Amino acid sequence: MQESGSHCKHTITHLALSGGIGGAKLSLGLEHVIQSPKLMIAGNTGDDFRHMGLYISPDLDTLMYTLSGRSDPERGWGLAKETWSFMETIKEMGGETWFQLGDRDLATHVERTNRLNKGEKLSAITSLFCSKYGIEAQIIPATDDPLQTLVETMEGLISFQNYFVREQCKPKIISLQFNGSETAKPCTDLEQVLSSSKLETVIICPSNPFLSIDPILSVKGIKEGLKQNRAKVIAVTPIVGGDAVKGPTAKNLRDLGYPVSALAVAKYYSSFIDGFILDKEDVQDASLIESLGIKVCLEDTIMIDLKSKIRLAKRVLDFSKSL
Ligand code: FO1
Repeated sequence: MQESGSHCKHTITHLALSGGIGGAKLSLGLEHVIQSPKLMIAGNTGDDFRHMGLYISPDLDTLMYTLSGRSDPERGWGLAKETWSFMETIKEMGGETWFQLGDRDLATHVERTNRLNKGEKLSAITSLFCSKYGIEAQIIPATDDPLQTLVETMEGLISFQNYFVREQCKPKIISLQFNGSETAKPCTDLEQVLSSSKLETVIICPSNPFLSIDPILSVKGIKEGLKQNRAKVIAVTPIVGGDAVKGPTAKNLRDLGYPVSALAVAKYYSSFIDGFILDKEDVQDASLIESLGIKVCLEDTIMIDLKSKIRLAKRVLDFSKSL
């Protein structure tokens, strides 16, 4: 069996925990400012599912496509210059089309599924794809074990992509379950990094705390590792001006009974973070967050282009050094 990664785990000084689009944007900035091979990005796999016989790993793919400059800039997921012949043909045949698989993207899922079926680990496959795409940071799944986010709604328990794509996040969330988290272990490289004395900073990307970060933290040993390691843990706000930058974070906060504010997110993370990057628009929350014992750094956190991604990434690193 192929072992994961050609990277030396002992050289990792920075670890990012990331979901899809927002997390990938900051990860791209981090890749520009952190010398390779010092950056590891652990992606959420709670969104993964089997569809049409294929193993789909949306957040790992969003990270991989973004960091290799291949992602579609409008959608944020999938590949740029995509064509949709496969999906059009499936439609003509009366097949399922609610989850869009582009022709080029399809190659990733087919190749990954074949390799998984042969017994290769998801982490090893991801490392291989990243090296083929010339990505220097180490992107890994938080776990190689099965992990599935399930959403409890008024209509019953539904799988993540059914909630997110098919139902367009409309059902009110009552609670979330991370199936498999009782037995899932962090992937080997992540486990080593979490216990490494070389680790300086952990960055919680501006991803959805409930749908993207919690599934990662639900894997036994990850949250404990963050608390025990001497590395500084810094979260970047996914809420700006009292609303989500992208996706359903604001709605999810409301559904679960939290106020829609950066303060609510900082409070939610308060047991394991040292610092919080707050958007300048939410300056009114700064002193309340500091009163929780969390240091605050004010910054413009909207990442519209590569320059702003790099600027935010630099700021995260400077802030971490100052703690
Ligand atoms: N998101 C959509 O809103 N609609 C889709 O049809 C869709 C297809 C898709 C295919 C491959 C892939 O890697 C991602 C895809 N996504 C799609 C994005 C994905 O559902 C979400 O962005 C994440 O799971 C949440 O981070």
